[in-house]
Amino acid sequence: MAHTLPNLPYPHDALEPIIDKMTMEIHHGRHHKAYVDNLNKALENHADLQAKSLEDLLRGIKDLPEAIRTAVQNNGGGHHNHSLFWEIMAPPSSGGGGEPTGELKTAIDNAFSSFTEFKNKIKTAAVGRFGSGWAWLVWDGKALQIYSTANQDSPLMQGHIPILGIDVWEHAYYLKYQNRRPDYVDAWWGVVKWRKVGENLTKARSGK
Ligand code: MN3
Repeated sequence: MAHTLPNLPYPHDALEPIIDKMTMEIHHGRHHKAYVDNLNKALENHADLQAKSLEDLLRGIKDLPEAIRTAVQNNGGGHHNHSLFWEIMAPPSSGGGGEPTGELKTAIDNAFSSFTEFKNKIKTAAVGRFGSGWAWLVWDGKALQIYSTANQDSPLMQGHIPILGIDVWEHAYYLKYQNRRPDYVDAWWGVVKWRKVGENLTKARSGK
């Protein structure tokens, strides 16, 4: 079954002024769409792999045929990363911004001592990633971790489950923030949908 571009869960201008409408249109409609199209192209002659879930493809990246491994890493990773990214954002009117609550708040406080420290660590990872990539909060099977990955590499490729991720490719922020990646990271917290992030953690911990 072919992989498909998911609809954005909100209009393109919903995250204004933090993420502008044109960035969202290009990011979702062109960049994410290209990852999906190129993933399908890479799997064209591999019926066995077409039957696998995106998560299974990424978890098993090392076992894929060498001829398509890099294409699946880049485009399958890109597809999975962006699908998560849209889902963990929302306008303030739909739960974006604020602070984590409940199980997620407890887990963050336990792992990173406070929400402020957590945000500092994500920012350090995001700003410290040279070139293109992502900063992540992941569940490693036992605990929460923060790190960055290059390009479109997914934490699934090292057996971790992504809980929250921020895209720090220039295409994610350049129209509005130009070279000011730290400002983009600071502003981004205003659209993070903590309820969804919390659901991701609950699911990851339950091993489903
Ligand atoms: Mn992107």
